[in-house]
Amino acid sequence: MCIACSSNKLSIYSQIPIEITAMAIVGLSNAGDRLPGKRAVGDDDEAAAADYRLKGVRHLSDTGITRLPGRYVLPASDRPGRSVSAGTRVKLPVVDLGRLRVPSERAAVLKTLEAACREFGFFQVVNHGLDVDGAATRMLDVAARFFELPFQDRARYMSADVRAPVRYGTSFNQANDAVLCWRDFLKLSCAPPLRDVVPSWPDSPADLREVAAEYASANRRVFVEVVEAALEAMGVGGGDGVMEELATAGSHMMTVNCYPACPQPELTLGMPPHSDYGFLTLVLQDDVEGLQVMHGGEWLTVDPVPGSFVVNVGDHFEIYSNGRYKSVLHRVGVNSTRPRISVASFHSVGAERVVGPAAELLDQGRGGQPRWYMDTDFATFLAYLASAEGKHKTFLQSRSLAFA
Ligand SMILES: O=C(O)CCC(=O)C(=O)O
Repeated sequence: MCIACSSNKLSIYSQIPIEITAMAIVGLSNAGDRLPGKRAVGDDDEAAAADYRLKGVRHLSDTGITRLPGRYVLPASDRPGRSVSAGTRVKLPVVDLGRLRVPSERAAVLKTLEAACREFGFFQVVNHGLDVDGAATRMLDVAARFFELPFQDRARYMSADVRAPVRYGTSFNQANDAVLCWRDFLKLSCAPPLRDVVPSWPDSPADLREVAAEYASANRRVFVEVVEAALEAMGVGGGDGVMEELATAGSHMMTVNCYPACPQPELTLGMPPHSDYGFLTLVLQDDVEGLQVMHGGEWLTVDPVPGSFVVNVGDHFEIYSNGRYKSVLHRVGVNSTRPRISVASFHSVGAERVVGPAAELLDQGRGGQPRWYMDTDFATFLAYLASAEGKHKTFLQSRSLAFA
């Protein structure tokens, strides 16, 4: 993608972070084993199974099923086992942007941010300036209403074209998933300039475009403030133009996720373990828990803090930071009683930019470190996707010189 990302030339990369994250899956392998002795909707009927695959889990959930169709049942070793709420909970480090803006407090907040990116790869951002009762709540509300539309209305936005500026679908990587995930999604490209892509977004619910555009702009402002601070905390001045690109022309994709109540949540996942490909992902979620983060060899359930963003480091940032910041595996569990909505905003540089460790970190004159990652670009990533096989092998590892 051109760095300027001109309005009439949409970036492949900016459209497909989820396809990208799909390739960083671990643990999603063979077709689901069937529940012994149990018959589920669609199990004996390939046509019906194909129908569900096409129509997604919202449709399936609305049929009132009481057992999970076999296509959604993970192999025993990949199942979440206990419910999300029974899992060990974690309060992620909190980064207070209000304090970050106070000169006398900035250094302390940067320290918290740096430690969070290094040790957790995840943190929560509060006092971000985005009107929580306004833009954020309206975004979650319109997202919920979109998934309540009749299936035919949602289906208008189905597309196999990953370049489409709007795309409705189900599972994780719908076309290829051997075991389907308990998730439907709406992906909206927010590639700048936003005004050029908004007209292609759904026109129903009637306020979706206005609400989502307002939210996307505000989200981008928060991202710019956070990524600038994260670079500063790492001691990198962005002299290579990365910060400028991230602020003005980087890729920006918004994925609205819908995880309906699931009859047997212990057997499936809303999203499998994956890492994100870009610099930072900002997740807005409702008050239903579901996001789980891998830390210390354990899946920890994130306690949703109302009005906050959950932010995580992506593969690009891990590479750019030469491994100082961590792009961490995460997954989404579902539950049997409450549907969940989340809105994930993926931010990175443009697809044509080569990303490698920041030169400033490798500078021997500053006591720099050895280089831990090869440079990478989007073409390399696509090649990896085509050849990737096996569990527990992420794209990031394939770029690591420690594994070479
Ligand atoms: O739903 C969530 O909380 C997380 C979503 C996520 O991991 C993703 O969209 O990649």
